[in-house]
Amino acid sequence: MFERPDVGERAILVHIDFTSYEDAEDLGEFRELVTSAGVEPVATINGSRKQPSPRLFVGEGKLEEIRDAISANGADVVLFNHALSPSQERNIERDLKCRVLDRTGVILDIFAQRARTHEGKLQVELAQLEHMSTRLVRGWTHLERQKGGIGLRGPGETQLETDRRLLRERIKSIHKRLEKVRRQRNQGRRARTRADIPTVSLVGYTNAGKSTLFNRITTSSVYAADQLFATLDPTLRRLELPDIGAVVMADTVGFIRHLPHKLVEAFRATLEETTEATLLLHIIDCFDSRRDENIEQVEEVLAEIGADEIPVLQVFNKIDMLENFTPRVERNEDGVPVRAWVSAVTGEGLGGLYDAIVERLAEDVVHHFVLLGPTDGKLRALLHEAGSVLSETHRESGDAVLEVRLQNRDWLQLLSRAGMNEESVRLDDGHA
Ligand SMILES: Nc1nc2c(ncn2[C@@H]2O[C@H](COP(=O)(O)OP(=O)(O)O)[C@@H](O)[C@H]2O)c(=O)[nH]1
Ligand SMILES: [Mg+2]
Repeated sequence: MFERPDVGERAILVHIDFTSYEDAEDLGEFRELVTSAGVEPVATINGSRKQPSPRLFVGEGKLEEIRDAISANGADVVLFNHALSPSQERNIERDLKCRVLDRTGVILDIFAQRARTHEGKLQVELAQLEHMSTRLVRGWTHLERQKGGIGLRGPGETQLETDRRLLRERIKSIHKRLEKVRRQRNQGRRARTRADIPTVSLVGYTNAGKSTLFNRITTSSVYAADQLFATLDPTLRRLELPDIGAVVMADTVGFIRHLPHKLVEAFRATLEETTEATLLLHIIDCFDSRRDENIEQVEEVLAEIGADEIPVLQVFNKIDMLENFTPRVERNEDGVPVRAWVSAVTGEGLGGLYDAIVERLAEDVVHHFVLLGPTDGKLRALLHEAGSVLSETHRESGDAVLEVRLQNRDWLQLLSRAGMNEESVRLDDGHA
C-alpha cells in the first residue's frame, strides 16, 4: 500500500457538457470526491461538445487550455469528470506530459483509502487491477509511483510493472480469495470483528454533510473522547455518551451519483462494514431537489447488503438553507425518535440529535444488577473482561452484586458463553 503524499496534490479538474448526454455528471459532487481523495482542486476547465473526440476526448483548443492551467497552477495531476478510454487517457497524458486520471480512477482511489474490511479491500483491489490492466503502458515515471498520490494507491507497483500475465494471475487469485470469504460468510463462520462497543455509522450521499457532521459531533467538547482512533483512521472516532458509555462513530464512503457500473461491487464492499453497526445515521441534504430519490436509493442499497435490520435515525441536514426553519426531532407512533433536522454548519439542532442518538442507542442497552454466587465465576469474569461492570458489592450471603451495562446482544452472548441464559441468571432489578 502506498503512503499518502505529505503535501496535497494539486489538480486541474476537467468537466465537459455533452449535448448528446441526457444526464449530465455533477461537477459539485466531483469536486467533493476529489477533495475527499485528499487532492486540492486548483482550477476547473469547463467546456461543451457534441460528443467526445475519439483520440483526445476534448478538442485541441481545450487541451491547450488545460496545458496552460497546469503550468499556471503548478498542478500535479489532471482529473476528468468522465470515463476515458485507456487510449484517450494515454494520449492526453502524452500530450500534456502530466498525469491524467478519469472519474473511475478517482472513485477507485477513494474506495482504496476507505475500504476497511477484508472483503472490501479485496473487492476494491480487484476493481483497481481490472481498471488498470487495460492501462498498463503509461507515461508515469518510477519516481512518481514511489511517491504515491491519487490513482497510485492500492495494488503494489510490482503488479503494475510486471507483465499482464502476472496481473491476470493476481486477479484470479483475488477472485478465489473473495469466493472463499463469501463462502465463509454464507456459512456464518466469518469471525465477527464487531467491536464490543456500539458503533454509529454515518451513511448517505456524497455532499450530504456526513464529514462535516462527523467532525462536529466528534470534536464537540461535550462528547469528544480521547483521540484513540484519530491517528489510525481519520474516519473512526470514539465518543463518551451519557448513559451509554463509549461509542465508536464511523464516517463511511458516500453514495455517488452515476457510479460507474463496474464499481458497484467495490462500492458495496466498502459499505459492508455498516452491516456491523449498532445504529445508522442516514444523513440527507434536505435542500437537494433529488432528496426523496436519494433516500430511496440509500435504503435500497442498505437492504441489498443486509444492513436493513439495523436501526436508522434519519438526519435531515442543511436546515440553514431553508427559510425560518426551527430544528426539531420527529418521532414515530411508538415515540421513538426517527428523524432529526439539523445544520452541521451552524450547529442548530445538534443538541436534539445527540439526545436522539442516545435514546436510540439506549433501546439496545441493558442495565442490570446481577446476583452472582460462588459458582458463577465465569460470567463474572466475562463481564469484567468486556468492561461492562459499573460497580461490584459483596453480600454477607456470599453473593456478589454486579451492576452491569452493555449492549443487549453482548449480554446474551456473554450469558451463553458462561453456559447461562436469561432465565437462569438471578437479577436484582428492584435495585435499579
Ligand atoms: N449550508 C450548509 N452546508 C453544509 C452543511 N453541512 C455540510 N455542508 C456543506 O456541504 C458540503 C459537503 O459536506 P461534506 O461534509 O463534505 O459532505 P459528505 O460528502 O457527506 O461528507 C460542504 O461544502 C459542506 O460545507 C450544513 O448544515 N449547511
Ligand atoms: Mg465525506
